[in-house]
Amino acid sequence: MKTVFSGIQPSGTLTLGNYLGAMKNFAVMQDEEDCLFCIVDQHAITVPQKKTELKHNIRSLAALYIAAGISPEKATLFIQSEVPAHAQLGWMMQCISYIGELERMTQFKDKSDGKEAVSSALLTYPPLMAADILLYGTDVVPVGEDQKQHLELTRNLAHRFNTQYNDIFTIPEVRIPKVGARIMSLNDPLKKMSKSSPKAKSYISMLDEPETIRKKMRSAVTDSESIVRFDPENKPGVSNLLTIYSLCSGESIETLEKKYEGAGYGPFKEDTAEAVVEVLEPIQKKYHELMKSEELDAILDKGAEEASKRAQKMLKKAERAMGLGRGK
Ligand code: AQP
Repeated sequence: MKTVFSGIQPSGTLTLGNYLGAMKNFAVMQDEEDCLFCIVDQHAITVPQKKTELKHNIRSLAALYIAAGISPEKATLFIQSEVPAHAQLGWMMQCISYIGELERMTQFKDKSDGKEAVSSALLTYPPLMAADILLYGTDVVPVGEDQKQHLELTRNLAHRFNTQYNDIFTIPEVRIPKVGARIMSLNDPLKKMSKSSPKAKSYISMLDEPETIRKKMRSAVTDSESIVRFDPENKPGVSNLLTIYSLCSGESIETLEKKYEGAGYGPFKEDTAEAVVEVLEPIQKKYHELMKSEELDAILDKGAEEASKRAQKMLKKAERAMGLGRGK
């Protein structure tokens, strides 16, 4: 059985991109692997967050994980800030990271681009992410395409630590889905769909009402050709919708291309919206029930306790390896 770790930031309501690129695959993995799923709230504060919104988003994300099929009986679900070993090992990882390699991270460049004041934590986000993963002897990290570079850095840091101090960390493997690894923005299909985008029309939130989903789909950017064909380079908007439709309906892209031959974009967009609604509606129903119940706190308490026990062991090993404290 492999150990699987994945985290999602409570930096807004999850998008269809987060769901199709990451969360959807978690429920499948928990049946066969030892899975830890984390609400990485300390990553979320690398950009400004409003206190009450963040609190709500943390709870909401926990409910979404469960509504999307994560079972607390099979997997460990917890909040990063409730397991202090993450920040502790994160600091140690920062100490072996080079500023140059952190500055090369595309996410850092994107999120700091054009900003006057950028927190130092935006730069040191990847060493904390490395700590999240390495604390649990993780073998596999299932993520979307955008996290590939951070994962490569995690592997480098683990190797560096093992070579310089002691061979304690497992070098994790990244697992990126073949389809859906990069769901694009609806109004700018050259950019990835992001939950913290200021333009609500650019993403479908996992909690959008059916009518909102239909409206957003109708206004999704396509092209003037009116041909439903998968060609990400020349037809990024249509190809993105085809990926979404295929993943939500289970029908292959080829089948969908045939289905809409000569039909134009109107019916294609309408049916894509319906496929999305069909996937999200049952999740939303379960989500609203969970948000009202007390079950969530009990699940998160248990998760934090389990994760802390495991993380503490690795933290001690790392501290000993580096010579920190009195080595108790
Ligand atoms: N557009 C996407 N398509 C496929 N997968 C995606 N992921 C994110 N966007 C897409 C995957 O979702 C998981 C959780 O992501 P995250 O919350 O840790 O942060 P992120 O990657 O930075 O996602 P967002 O939505 O863009 O958040 P913000 O806007 O706050 O930065 C990861 O596995 C990610 O790959």
